[in-house]
Amino acid sequence: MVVIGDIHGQYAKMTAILRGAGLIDAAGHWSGGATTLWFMGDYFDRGPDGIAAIDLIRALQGEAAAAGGRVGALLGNHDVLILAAQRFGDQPSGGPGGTFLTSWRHNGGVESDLARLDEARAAWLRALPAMARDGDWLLAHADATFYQVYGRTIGAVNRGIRAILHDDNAADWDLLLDYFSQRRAFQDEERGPARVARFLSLYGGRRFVHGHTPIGKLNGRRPEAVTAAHVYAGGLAVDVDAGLYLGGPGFVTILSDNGAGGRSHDQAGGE
Ligand SMILES: [Mn+2]
Repeated sequence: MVVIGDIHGQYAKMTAILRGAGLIDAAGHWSGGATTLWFMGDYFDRGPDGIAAIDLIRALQGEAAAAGGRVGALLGNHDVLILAAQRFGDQPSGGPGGTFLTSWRHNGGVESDLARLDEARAAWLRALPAMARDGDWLLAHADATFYQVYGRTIGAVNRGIRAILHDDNAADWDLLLDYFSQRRAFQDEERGPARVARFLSLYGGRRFVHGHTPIGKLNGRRPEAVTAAHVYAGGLAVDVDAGLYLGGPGFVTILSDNGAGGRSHDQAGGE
């Protein structure tokens, strides 16, 4: 399994990283064969072209499936933010802008993304899973435990959050966005490992991989110097958010049952 962290509209970096990993060809088509590739959520905001990012992911999902591979995509908080801006607009929100639209803008919303978010794209976003399990790995966008509010199994979490995204209850959306802004739940050196272990014992998996918090904010590195995943919490947690919008070059991470491996695609065999 291969994972790539938060894209945030950085389509050019995204395609360069995927090409470098051998997962797409020069024309942008799937060349990953039977590989499983996961996107960790947050396709929009803070970068120029989130729509191009999700259009590519949607195309790759079909191409990978036809080649015996798989492309998965998780739901991130910025994907909820743009859906909320579209659905509720000027209605009041507890977010930083006071309305759903201004809160999205405050979080780096790009007007051309909202203008091009048609029903097919919005429907795809609303259906994304918030959580997934792949072999030994539990995957979710955020390094946060609020997922437990929505369900005690992966399926229940995904159904619970999906139901909110298909309903017009602004308070439920607001609360979801508030929860989804939480981060660093597993960073504490003493308590972090036990917290991850508890999270894993609830949902399954032996290790947890997430995006959401740029790696430099966990390990203090400059964004430009972040070139690999950050393994922490006694090896139980892995952050793959390269901080593309902060200037990070980005990377893919190979996840095997033995842990978070190197960045070269030829280690990706056997997924
Ligand atoms: Mn996020």
